[in-house]
Amino acid sequence: MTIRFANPLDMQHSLFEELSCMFGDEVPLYDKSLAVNLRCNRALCDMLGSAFDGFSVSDDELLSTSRERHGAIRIGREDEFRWITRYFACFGMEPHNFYDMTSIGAKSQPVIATAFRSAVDPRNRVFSSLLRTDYFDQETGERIDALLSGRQVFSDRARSLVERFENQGGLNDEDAKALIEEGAQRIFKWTGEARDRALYDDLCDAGFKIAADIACFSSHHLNHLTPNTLSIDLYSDAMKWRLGMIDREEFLHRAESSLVSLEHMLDSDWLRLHFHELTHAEVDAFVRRDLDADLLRPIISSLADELDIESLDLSSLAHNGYKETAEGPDAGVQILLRQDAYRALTEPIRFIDESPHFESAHTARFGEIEQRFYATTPRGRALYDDCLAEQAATSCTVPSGDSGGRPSSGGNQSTPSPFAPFPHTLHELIDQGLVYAMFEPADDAACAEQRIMTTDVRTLMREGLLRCRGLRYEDFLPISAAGIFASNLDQYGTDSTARQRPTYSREQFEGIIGRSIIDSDTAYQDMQSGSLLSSFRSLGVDHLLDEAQRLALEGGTSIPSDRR
Ligand code: OOG
Ligand code: NI
Repeated sequence: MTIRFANPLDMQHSLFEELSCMFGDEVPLYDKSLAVNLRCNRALCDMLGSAFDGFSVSDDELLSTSRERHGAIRIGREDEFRWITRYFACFGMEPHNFYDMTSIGAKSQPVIATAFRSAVDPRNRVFSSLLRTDYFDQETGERIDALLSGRQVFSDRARSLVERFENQGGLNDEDAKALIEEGAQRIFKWTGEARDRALYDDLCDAGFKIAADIACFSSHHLNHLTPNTLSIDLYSDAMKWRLGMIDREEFLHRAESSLVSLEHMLDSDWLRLHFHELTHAEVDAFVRRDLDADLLRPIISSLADELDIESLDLSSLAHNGYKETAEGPDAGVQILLRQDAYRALTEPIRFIDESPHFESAHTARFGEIEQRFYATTPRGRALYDDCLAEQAATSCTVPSGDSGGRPSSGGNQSTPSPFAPFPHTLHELIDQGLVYAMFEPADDAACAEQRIMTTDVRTLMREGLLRCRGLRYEDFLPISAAGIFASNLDQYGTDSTARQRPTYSREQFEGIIGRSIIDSDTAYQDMQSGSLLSSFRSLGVDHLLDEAQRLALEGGTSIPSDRR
């Protein structure tokens, strides 16, 4: 008899639906932020419908676009991290990238991390950190280890289900459901139950609130679950308004300026980036129309009306405001990702190892949002890092004078944005070798009249024989993550208190988790090269590649004309 196994990708989507429901029950502000996001995305799609004649998104499609998300967990022990790795493997999720959060300067935290996602369908991700107790002085490290050693986050049932998956190569529907339930009801669930108040207080006082958040609780509680937005500026201003940080007039004003800026950058590539299921032919069929502020105003005011309802009066819920500035590049720079968040909520906890239980409060779970753009090549990433350094240098000298959370960089005429070196269109980004793309031959290229005699990508694109679609960034950024950690823990990074500052490596981490970590840069490069090679084959020009070029493409390195 053959057993029918549940499809791991279906299991993954069910797991994240359940996690989202769980988180929504636990954190009403999260649930309401989803409603705000959905309304903002609807308004944006209405704008796109006006800007591109023929473009429309049904409510169902919009729901599924808005269903993309990433979560974050922080883990204490190495064996716990191995269980987590094996757990996510049952859902087709593999570790991507090594993030060393201990070595990012002043924002350093005592954790190393990776992100679990599937390679092919990355819509659900979990940024997963592992606490390093050797980052601390010996006594503190031992106190943390001792407290951690007594807990069991994975129940016996969860362990045996994971083992069954590994032995059988899959799980039947009933077991799959049980494994999902273990995740949503136990492994990732917030309990509010803490232990060892003395250690908790000592860690918080020493600037290691993150260690307290990991060691003193009994699960790998999800600390945020971040939906994706089509316009982070629109969403963030909507949240600031409904949280009571700005008024309706100010929201209308900001929304108009965000949408006017977006109008200037809306092109077919923007559509392909944000709606990856659209084909080239579909996008080509849309007719672009210019929109002025008069056309945008009704869209914005009906959005405002939809947000201006009692159930979205977020100021009636306890909250700690919204982050001051978004992480990532400036608006208009379409690389990597931009993230923002409402700040961590102050939530009741009780120390259950005291009698009677000691009631207290903990501030760790927050409400992030993100918008994703193109994946950078190493050259693009190096430029981004330079821009970030420039931004950090200028923000030390420019007083922020912030009123309700406008990004202080960009938008100011007198100081050029630190991100100014980045071009604004996909074609320029590709041309300068800053981002990755997927190539395909134009529909009519194979039967083109003239014989094609080149493999030069720029020429082929100029002649309209090769089409491209920018590859979206599906991973994380340590500095952005650190900014998120810092603002939400209300503590900037903290230096190691170990006698000798330890160092960490990907190989070491791979040894701990017992499997290799996928390097996403290599994966993006392979995708680009594979798409080029198959395009050259369809165009009948692959014989023009010399041996070195062919090997480069087969081995997944940069594009043949990129020899500067
Ligand atoms: C993880 C922070 C990293 C992101 O979006 O960069 C992250 C954490 O706070 O545990 O989620
Ligand atoms: Ni996050």
